[in-house]
Amino acid sequence: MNRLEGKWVLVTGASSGIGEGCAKRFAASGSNLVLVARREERLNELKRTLVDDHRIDVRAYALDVRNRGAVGVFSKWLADHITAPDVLINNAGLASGLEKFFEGDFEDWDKMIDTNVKGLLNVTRHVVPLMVSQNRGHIINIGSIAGHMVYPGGNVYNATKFATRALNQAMAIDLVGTNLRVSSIDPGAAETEFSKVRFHGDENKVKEVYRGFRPLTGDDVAEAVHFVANAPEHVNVLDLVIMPTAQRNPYVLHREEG
Ligand code: NDP
Ligand code: 8X3
Repeated sequence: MNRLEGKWVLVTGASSGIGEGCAKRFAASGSNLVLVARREERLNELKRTLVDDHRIDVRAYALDVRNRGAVGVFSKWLADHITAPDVLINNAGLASGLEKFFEGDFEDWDKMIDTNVKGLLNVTRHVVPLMVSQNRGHIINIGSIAGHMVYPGGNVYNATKFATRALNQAMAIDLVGTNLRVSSIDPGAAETEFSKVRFHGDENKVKEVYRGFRPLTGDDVAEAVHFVANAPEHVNVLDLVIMPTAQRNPYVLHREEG
């Protein structure tokens, strides 16, 4: 059963990877979309494709989620143009670097904390009141297995994803008594632009991450997001962990050699 046709779905980080996968998956169900990221041209290109293929309403909005003032302006635009989203997918995020914490780069740390934690909070704080005023909606946070178990060099990225998991639980508790649902989707290794960003464009390091096994794709994760969003209104998945079959946790990953 498709419960998402005609609903408004807001996706942050829609210009690539999991966010782009979500945009395509929800478009295929006939949802209308608000696509957010910094790279406006990519959003516009995705918008053109989705409108042509599915005849849905798609709005592209260039936004850096770290800029709290700009997120405030965006939420006013949202209120004026679509009232409130039915589904908010808090996906924009990144890892930057994989150094030991005592050798870590302060700029990398700021990027991760400002985007994955403060950016997610900026969007949620500005957008969720619109949903509460309608007493409906679903917040879906993209966490990670990095929010369940720390791994070498993951330090600050791990901390941001532990924070995301805590915030997911906090949002669920603070919204008790409303009809709003709150869910976290926590993926393992997914081949997107994630590693290119983490390793600052070093293609050899990127290749090594995905060597010898079949990782998730952005579309695989999007399918899980869609499943959770499409559940009946009395059903809420609080946390869904999804990994490649070859992976069992951040350490246990089977690679075929050769
Ligand atoms: P990608 O790099 O492919 O996509 C990241 C998206 O986030 C892009 O659309 C990027 O758009 C957007 N983004 C980054 N910074 C900002 C910002 N300041 N403001 C607005 N948008 C921003 O990676 P993934 O798709 O893999 O990552 C999506 C989420 O999934 C992240 O939260 C990541 O932590 C999480 N995740 C990823 C896993 C993986 O293995 N790939 C596993 C577990 C979780 P733009 O640059 O145009 O702004
Ligand atoms: C992304 C997956 O294992 O690189 O969150 O942290 S991992």
